[in-house]
Amino acid sequence: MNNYAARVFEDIKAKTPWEKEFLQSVFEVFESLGKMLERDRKYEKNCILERITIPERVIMFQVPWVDDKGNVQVNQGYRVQFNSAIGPYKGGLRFHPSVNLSILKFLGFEQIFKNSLTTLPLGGGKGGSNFDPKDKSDREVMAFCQSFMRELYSHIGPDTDVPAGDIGVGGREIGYLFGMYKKIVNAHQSVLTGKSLNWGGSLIRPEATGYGNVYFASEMLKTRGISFDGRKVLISGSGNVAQFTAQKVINEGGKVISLSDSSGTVIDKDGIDHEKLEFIMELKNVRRGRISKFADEYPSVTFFEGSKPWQLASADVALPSATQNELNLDDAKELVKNGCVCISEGANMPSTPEAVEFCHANDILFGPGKAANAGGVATSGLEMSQNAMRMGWLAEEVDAKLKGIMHNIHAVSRVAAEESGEPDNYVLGANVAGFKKVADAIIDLGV
Ligand code: NDP
Ligand code: 2IT
Repeated sequence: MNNYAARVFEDIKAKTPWEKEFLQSVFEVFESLGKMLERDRKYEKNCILERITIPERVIMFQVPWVDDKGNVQVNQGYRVQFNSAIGPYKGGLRFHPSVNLSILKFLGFEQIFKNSLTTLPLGGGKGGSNFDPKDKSDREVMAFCQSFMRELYSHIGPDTDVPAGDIGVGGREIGYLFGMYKKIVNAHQSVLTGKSLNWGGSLIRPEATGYGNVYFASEMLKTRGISFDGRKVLISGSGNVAQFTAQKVINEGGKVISLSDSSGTVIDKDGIDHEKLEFIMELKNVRRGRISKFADEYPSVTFFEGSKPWQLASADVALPSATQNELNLDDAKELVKNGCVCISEGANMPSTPEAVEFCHANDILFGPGKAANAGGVATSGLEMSQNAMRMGWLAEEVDAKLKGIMHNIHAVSRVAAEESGEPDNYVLGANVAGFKKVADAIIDLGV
């Protein structure tokens, strides 16, 4: 790491040593910027690393609500408005018991560079709550979302900050949040993305993150003359990203071997086809059940309680699509031993730094989340464009734009990596390409 980056990193670490996930994401970006910071001293002169690692604003608030038994509950709400140099703050809301400031700062920090890579005018932000939507009734989720938005509404707006979904926040939650915002401001504005189709959503937004990751991974595989056709694929998670990743892999002729949730992993030795995926989507999105129910239904499927997919079966490609740090060094070693040639991140920072290092050292294609899963936020940007025009594009049009954006992210990341002398290092390429646009904008806009 270059001296300037090391000095800023040590300072952040001294001030917030407990923010482990945030420090992990900053360290990775800073490591990539060495040559760039040496070449061009303007970033140091303008204190860009200091300014890009301190959120422009963090909003923390109380979210009180009443459960079905009539008891008062209270959760912590957050919105980290990280950087608005190239556009309004943009990024998801996560509702999960593990949510804290470190996790939201890492997600918001990643989002700055991811959004920059999309080429759309989107700043970086993230928010959420330690609220757990699991096992809550629809009415309880509505009560929570309404209380959350009663506090958040005054800090967001279509040109200020446009939240969306993430873990625990899907179409249902976006509906309740949007409904309350609309009541308060008396305007039907493009203040959230991931909306349903009949009240302002975009076709292909639900599919976009998963499809985008498969498009990105296909571009990486193409550099080695291979495709998904006939390849075995391990996927973790069984939520929004994992479901549509699986759908696209099947469409591309691949064989989906696994899915998972926080209770364990299902391995299907025959492969998950469209009919089985439909069962899983109904199980997860309508019945909101556990993934083990899939094994109860199909004889070719085995459920492994408490396990992640990586060491349970061999595969050519791994697409982690659940949560941060879910694929460690041992997992990476086992994957590679079993023939895996490509890991592409549907989730944000699912691979530990040691796992990433191992991939690079062993010539494994590695697609970092901020590039590989950028299709979701890119399509959110397209949803905002359609709302601004008061028009909607056809699914084929949105999908073609998404594909073009993923193709371009792959190309610019590769070029930046090549210029740094490591053509296959997409981590380096994505960090350099994503950083440059935002850093230059911060300088242009003055202090
Ligand atoms: P969902 O809530 O729809 O699904 C999350 C899935 O991951 C569920 O299967 C969940 O299991 C599992 N999971 C969550 N936390 C954990 C955990 N701590 N340990 C084990 N399993 C866990 O979320 P998404 O599919 O939207 O998000 C998945 C990942 O993709 C996240 O990292 C998110 O940040 C990232 N992402 C999402 C985008 C989007 O557009 N939605 C865009 C870009 C990235 P369970 O139900 O049991 O908790
Ligand atoms: O991590 C992400 O990019 C998301 N959760 C999607 C953000 C968005 O604004 O669509």
